[in-house]
Amino acid sequence: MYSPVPDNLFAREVRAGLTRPDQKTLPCRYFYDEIGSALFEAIASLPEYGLTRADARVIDAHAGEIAGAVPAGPLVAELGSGSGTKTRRLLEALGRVRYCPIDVSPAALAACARELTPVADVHPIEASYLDGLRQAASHRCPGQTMLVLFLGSTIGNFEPEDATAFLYGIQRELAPGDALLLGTDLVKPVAKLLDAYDDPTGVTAAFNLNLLGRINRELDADFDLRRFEHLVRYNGAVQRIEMHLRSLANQCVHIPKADLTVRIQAGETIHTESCHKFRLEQIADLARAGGFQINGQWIDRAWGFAETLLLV
Ligand code: AVJ
Repeated sequence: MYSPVPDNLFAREVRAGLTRPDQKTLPCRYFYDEIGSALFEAIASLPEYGLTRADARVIDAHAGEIAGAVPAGPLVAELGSGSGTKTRRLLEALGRVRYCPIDVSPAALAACARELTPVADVHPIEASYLDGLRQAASHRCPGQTMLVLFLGSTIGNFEPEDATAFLYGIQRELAPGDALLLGTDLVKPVAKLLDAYDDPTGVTAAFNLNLLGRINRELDADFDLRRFEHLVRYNGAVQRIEMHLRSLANQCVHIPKADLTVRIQAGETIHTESCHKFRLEQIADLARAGGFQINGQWIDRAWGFAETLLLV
């Protein structure tokens, strides 16, 4: 039977984003297929992109202190499993705990399980963040507390009001005594940010363009990746890096599995990601609005990154 609404979520979201009358958009969640995850790993090793190393440095330097600030023997759940390297030292400091990485990508979960099985009792959960958190919470033993990890400044991808709603959503799944360790990239000189997101090697450009490649592969589309370019700007009014894909020509793209033909003008952009940068007082406001109290904060001054421990 003909249905104007594609049944698959990716197809529906692509369709919704590319049919917006003003600014075309695509959700940054879809960067991370197998190629995109590999490209992100490469970004994390770039000299210009200090974010991931700063995150790891703070955790490394303060793992014992962080572990000491949460009740003993917690069930640990991580939103977005990443590759697991950052989490390793923290898990070691916590002693052998149950660890539930939560991710929509089976490839990311597998890599993380491989990395962390030696130091924790790993239970991967393939789900969206809040669904996964609900599942993880159902595994806790009576009286056991929970420590949720949300690292890498992924919170920065949310619009500010969505970030607050998301933290509140986490808080609703938790109980008094539970904790959330939140990683946030701090505001820093614009030139440093532009270098990090528009690196001279072109890895971030490839990461951005791969989103169109993924749409080609999974939705049978015919995007010509050579007719788009990576565009990065810093929007100071809202303290965020914006990544776009700018069309180099007037073109028409067919996306059969999204039931869509879309016209894109030369110079027109598709907004693919926002990465908000935080001031310390904004982290405090966010924590409070999400229903948490701040119980500790560790900062990497070299790059400008904060790890904040929030308590319910
Ligand atoms: C994984 C969301 C933290 O915002 O810096 C890196 C993603 N995008 N380079 C970020 C990203 C372009 C990254 N996060």
